[in-house]
Amino acid sequence: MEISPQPDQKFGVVVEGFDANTASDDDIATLKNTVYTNKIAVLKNQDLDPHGFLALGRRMGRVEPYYEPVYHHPEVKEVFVSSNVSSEGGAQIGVPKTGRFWHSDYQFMPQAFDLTLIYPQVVPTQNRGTYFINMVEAYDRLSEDLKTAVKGTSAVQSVRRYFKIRPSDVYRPIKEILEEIEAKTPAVVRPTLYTHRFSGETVLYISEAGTESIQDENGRANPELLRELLEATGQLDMTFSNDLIQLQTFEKGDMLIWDNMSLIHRALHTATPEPAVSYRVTVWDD
Ligand code: 7UC
Ligand code: FE
Repeated sequence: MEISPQPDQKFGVVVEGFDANTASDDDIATLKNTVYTNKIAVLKNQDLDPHGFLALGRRMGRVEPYYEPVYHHPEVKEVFVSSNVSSEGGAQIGVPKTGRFWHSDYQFMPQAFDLTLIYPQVVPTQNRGTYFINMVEAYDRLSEDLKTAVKGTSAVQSVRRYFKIRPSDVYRPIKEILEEIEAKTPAVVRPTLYTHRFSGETVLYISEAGTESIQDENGRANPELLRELLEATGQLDMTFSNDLIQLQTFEKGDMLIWDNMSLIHRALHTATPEPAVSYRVTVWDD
């Protein structure tokens, strides 16, 4: 296994020679360490079926299937499928245009994932990739005024605005769907800043899609502070040229593993009619 910095990128490493079938426990530990240090690892030349992909996920930690079954791979429910392709009979497998907004995976749940593994299956030639922002770096770069303002606040995280209407929701009253979202995934209130449990770094844990509001000790919302933080961390930059934003592209055979507790991400989906399919496994490292 050979690990080197990603060329022409702000952060992340490239891993050559990693074989999931023969990797030792030491290799897995080294890989996880690398991810917590460098935030993202691109494993080259991977060749795994969905079962093998799940098996690798299980070696990294506790795998959790996505809470909405519409995303599940038909044979391996722990594999989340992002796909714009319909099968011959017209049936949709997985969900199209997932994560096209700044977020962290399961940010709206009581416990967000530690690690996300993405294994692209069908890679279009144009406009495909994922934007990332390292929220450790983003916090470091805040003005002293903003650092002071954010101290002691809480962030309200919710999936409410980005929950995807499922095929089975057609003709349901929106009120019923909203009530279902509230019952299944009530908003979670967490400190806006936290100490990463593996790296010890301070993370500013907010995202444009996931964070509904920021509140002070008395529960009073501060929309202006949230807007300023989103602005300062590059999340309102629709040209994606902010210095904090990294566009991660990939080719067939690549597998991305990232530190979901320090990075936020936003998928870039191809606008062409080209097919695109990606598999994902998410884990808690405990
Ligand atoms: O379809 C999607 O974009 C899924 C998104 C709302 N959640 C992904 C996650 O893991 O939090
Ligand atoms: Fe995501």
